[in-house]
Amino acid sequence: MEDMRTQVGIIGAGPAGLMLAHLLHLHGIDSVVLERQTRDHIESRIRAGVLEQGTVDLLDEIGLADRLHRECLVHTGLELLFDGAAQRIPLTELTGRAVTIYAQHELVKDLVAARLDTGRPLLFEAEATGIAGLEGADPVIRVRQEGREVELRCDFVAGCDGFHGVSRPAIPAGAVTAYDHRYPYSWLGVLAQAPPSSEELIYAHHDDGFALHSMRSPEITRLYLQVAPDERIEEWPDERIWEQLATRLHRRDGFHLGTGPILDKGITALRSYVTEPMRHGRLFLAGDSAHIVPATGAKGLNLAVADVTVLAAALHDWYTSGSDAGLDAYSRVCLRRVWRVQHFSWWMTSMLHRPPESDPFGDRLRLSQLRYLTSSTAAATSFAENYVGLPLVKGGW
Ligand code: RFL
Ligand code: PHB
Repeated sequence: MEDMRTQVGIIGAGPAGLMLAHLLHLHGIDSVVLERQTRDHIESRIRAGVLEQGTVDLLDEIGLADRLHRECLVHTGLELLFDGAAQRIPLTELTGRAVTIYAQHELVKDLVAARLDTGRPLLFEAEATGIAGLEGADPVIRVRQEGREVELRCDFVAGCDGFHGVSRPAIPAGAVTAYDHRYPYSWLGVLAQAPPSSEELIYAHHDDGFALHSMRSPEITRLYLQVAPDERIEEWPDERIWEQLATRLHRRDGFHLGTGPILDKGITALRSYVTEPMRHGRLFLAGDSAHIVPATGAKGLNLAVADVTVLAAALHDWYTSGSDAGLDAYSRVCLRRVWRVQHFSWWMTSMLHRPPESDPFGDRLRLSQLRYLTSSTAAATSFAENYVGLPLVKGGW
């Protein structure tokens, strides 16, 4: 591989990097996407499943939603299960909007195919090892591919390399502030070859801890259990997982949890994290490289898409009119949404999980919150508008 030059160097082919690459392509802006993993790896990594209405609307607008519409499941409500009974939140009745179930790795497949169709570069097993010259007008990304080191020169660097990438650490200490919050629990997630036992998602608050019943298709169920933060997956044989799921999803009016072979299982810590600002010189952070949210609110991927929508428009402005205004506003515009989503995700997480130590006062507060949410239209509407996703850019929040 030779040294390269492009307009925007994009590090990471997750939802943020791939979506940005496509939006820039539609504006006629060139980019090179660098991905350290193989194509097969990123197209089979099990992660998110819930797309906000705004994310689906954007995919429609840019013509990338054909397979999604054929294969997705549209959800107009969800259930909150507590005190042994489930209460439905009618999302669409309350907001006019819905959420869509479509696996993140399926979306990644669609975005990879769209990128390859454009003929513009998407390099796999190409790892960014460092970034230099961010304060000037000609930044350089060092890339390792096939054992060789080359340079990618560009006008701008988009750091879309997730939470463990090289972009955020490339910003000098002191130039950014990190806000970090850890939770005293993790999620054990399983993917099972079993038809979903309910048509809608079920978020369960139980004395043994939180559980979530989700799905990927009419044949595949996705389930999560709250576990201790340092829990080892070896301590969770399949029988124990099914037994705990049945206990936590049990309801007085009867509920049968269908089981089947477990295809994938893993433990993920819950964390809230924000970097401010999301820009340093010619480097723009987007998606998980700039912020992460606990998975409870189903927001991470959607937030990544919102960031790159703002970034693509700002870069388009810069290339067409030479105006810095959009780029200068990037961090501020994104962070408004990021903090709204951070609050919602933290709030939903705190309401539905049980801390490991005994907390009788907190238990009463959580139950009271759940009862209020499921009995007041005002409270349910506030929840629902956050869950389906607030408008992409504008908003006083
Ligand atoms: P990604 O997806 O982590 O992609 C970053 C990419 O960068 C690559 N990379 C590098 N490439 C080149 N050089 C380097 N030095 C590199 N370093 C890293 C990586 O290999 C990778 O391919 O970040 P992005 O694009 O910002 O997307 C964010 C989302 O992936 C994430 O927020 C969501 O998965 C979070 N999430 C959910 N989000 C939702 O919106 N709805 C959900 O229902 C939802 N459920 C979830 C989730 C995340 C979960 N886990 C596993 C963390 C459920 C779970 C269990
Ligand atoms: C998922 O299906 O992976 C999922 C659903 C809802 C969430 C988080 C993850 O809140």
